Amino acid sequence: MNQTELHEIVSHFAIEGIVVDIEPLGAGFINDTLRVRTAGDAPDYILQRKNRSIFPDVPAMMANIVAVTDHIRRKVIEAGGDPTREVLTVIPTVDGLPYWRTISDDYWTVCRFIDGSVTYERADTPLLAYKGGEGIGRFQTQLVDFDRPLAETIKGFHNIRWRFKQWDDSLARDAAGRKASVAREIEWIESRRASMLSFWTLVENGTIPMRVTHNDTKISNILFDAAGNVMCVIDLDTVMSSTSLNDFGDAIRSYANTGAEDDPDPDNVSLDMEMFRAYTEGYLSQRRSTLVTSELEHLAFSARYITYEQVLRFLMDYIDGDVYYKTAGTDHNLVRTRAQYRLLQSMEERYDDMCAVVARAAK
Ligand code: GN1
Ligand code: MG
Repeated sequence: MNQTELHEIVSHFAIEGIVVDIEPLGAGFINDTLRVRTAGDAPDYILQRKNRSIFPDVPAMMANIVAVTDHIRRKVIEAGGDPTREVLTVIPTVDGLPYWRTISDDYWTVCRFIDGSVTYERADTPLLAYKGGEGIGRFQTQLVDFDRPLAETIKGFHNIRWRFKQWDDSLARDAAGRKASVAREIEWIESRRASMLSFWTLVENGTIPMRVTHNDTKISNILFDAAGNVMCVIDLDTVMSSTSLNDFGDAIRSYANTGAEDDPDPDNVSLDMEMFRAYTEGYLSQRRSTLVTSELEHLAFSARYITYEQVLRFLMDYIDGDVYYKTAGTDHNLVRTRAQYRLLQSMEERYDDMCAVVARAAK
């Protein structure tokens, strides 16, 4: 897309100021994200092309985001906070819709850019991990009384029973002819299938409650201020009904990884117990009194669950021929698979300690 085309798209939105430049931003795996710079005092904006093959119903997704951000905005105002900085502001089109649909059926959205924010790929200090946990705990707390139905933007997103259905179909198709080369990695998934399903049964039978959650809480989806406090939770595409545990587990996957998500050297990867402890303490400082016993009892396991799911999703995408995640190179999904698997193994080794940390922080 050239600048003229991008300017044309932005012109449909009710923004303030004069656009001077539109440039790529960040490293999301799914959507195309750009920053719209404006002249003078007007705010900058985030322009996104939503990925249609992943989000089949963008209007429903945007309705979720508008409902949830309106709800949080009321909470921020009640608490005397700054609603332009502590919650995403969706900018409608001049016709009042939260997206612009082009003739080629692309969906574009705009929200306000929040100045002075910092993002991270992993926590570099325990204090940052504590603050991150506190921020997600607060986000979940702001939504405890949200009682409108939300659309399921991606079917079965953190539902491992549904993921196994996709997995079995993917193996049967072997679309890219790669299955035979990853027999060892497939076994990593299969050997844990029963234990993951038995955890998920607790969600299906209501032992672990469904709540309104973010579902993509990796650290890069959080804006921090210069003092390291969570300013705002971004990337709300997957806000929907799920378990609180999924947000906890998904955050641990990034905050407490000593290596990178796609570390080419798995020996760099392990669970950093100090970051785990700090995140857990921050999170429970907000949620200690509102989580039920079954949630507290499975908090540590949720990190294994989501990391396992991520191994499965990366490996499945490799087997499918790299159709879901953006990749850099033909084996990127396999590198991600192996690095996340090492993190999972490290969590399994340290699991008793993780449970002890949760038990102490829950008191
Ligand atoms: C994707 O969009 P992004 O980069 O924040 C993915 C997450 C994965 C993550 C892996 C909608 O997140 O579920 O955990 O990559 N989002 C979607 O880093 O699939
Ligand atoms: Mg995302």
